[in-house]
Amino acid sequence: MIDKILMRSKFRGTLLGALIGDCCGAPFEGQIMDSGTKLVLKNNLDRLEGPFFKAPYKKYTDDTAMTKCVANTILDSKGFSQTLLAKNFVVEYFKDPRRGYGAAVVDVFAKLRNTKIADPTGPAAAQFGGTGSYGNGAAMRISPVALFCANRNKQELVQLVRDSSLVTHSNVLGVNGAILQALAIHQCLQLNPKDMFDRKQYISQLKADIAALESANDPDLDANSNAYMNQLHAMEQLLEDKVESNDENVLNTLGHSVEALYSVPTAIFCFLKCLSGTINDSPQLSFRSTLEYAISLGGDTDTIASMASSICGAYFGDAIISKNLIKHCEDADNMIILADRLFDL
Ligand code: AR6
Ligand code: MG
Repeated sequence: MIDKILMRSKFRGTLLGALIGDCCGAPFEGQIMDSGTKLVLKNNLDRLEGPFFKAPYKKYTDDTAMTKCVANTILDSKGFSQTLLAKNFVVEYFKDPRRGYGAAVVDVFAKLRNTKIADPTGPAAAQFGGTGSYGNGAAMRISPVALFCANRNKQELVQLVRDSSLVTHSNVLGVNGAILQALAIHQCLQLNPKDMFDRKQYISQLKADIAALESANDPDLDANSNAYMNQLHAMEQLLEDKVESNDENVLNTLGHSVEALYSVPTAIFCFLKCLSGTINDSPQLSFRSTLEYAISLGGDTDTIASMASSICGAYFGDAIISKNLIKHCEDADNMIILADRLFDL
């Protein structure tokens, strides 16, 4: 059983993890992560966690901007609707467009605005010749849905994730990536970090949930019919050292791109890899190492670090996150308020 104090801390940890991963990962997006850059990253994080200094905020990107939109839509007095979510995305984007949005998703915002949101999922469904986006943009913003569904059953969670994803991402890989990320957080919320973490059980549960999602696919008609199951299997092989988990193997199998299929399992892997032996190690180190390791893999660093750190925050709660690091991230106070409001809901 998770008591109320711990659960509130887990809600804060989830949203702060998402924010911190985004803010700290953004400067490294697309960089070659050689040993020199990794050292810069380490020194950078050490400095942010060290004695507080007045400094410009680390700015957040579209990951956090859209996470806030999802949270505010759930918290709206009229409750969640796709039309309200679309409106919140549009208002946020046109107010502050320079947040590093995906190259194609901005067309969805323009069409939603031009049509006065006549059909909140229509523009997303028309993306990429009608195949829809398989980017990780639905997964990167999903943490408030996982929090809202903390005490709800999985069918409700899957439905709400799907509804919220379809406003921008209609490709099944984009949607299922968001579902997997939400399930990874949802499961962590139910676990007590004082107990021994059962990694095998955690992965088995994710696999069972994904099997239920992918079972309807026909492998003869769909090359991606078992796409996420295959990635979870590859992730497990790396964690069990059946395949050496050096960066090259991790990137070749799990990936670090803007595609949901090649970034959501990577984020879960980062959390699980850095958790090993947690009962003996310090939890503080687990959060920091998850953050640093996720960024060190390069590619879509802000989004992968945001997703990985959010899962880690959901498991441990916010007490293990460096207070000084939190203070350096833009709008952290507001993220805590949103987490508390979702908790009170
Ligand atoms: N066919 C071909 N390419 C595709 C397809 C498809 N069906 N779907 C996606 N892509 P987008 P996001 C490629 O624009 O998912 C930001 O940094 C295509 O190149 O929907 O919201 C965020 O922080 C497209 O531009 O954006 C995220 O980290 C790209 O995938 C990341 O970008 C992204 O899809 C993705 O954000
Ligand atoms: Mg990103």
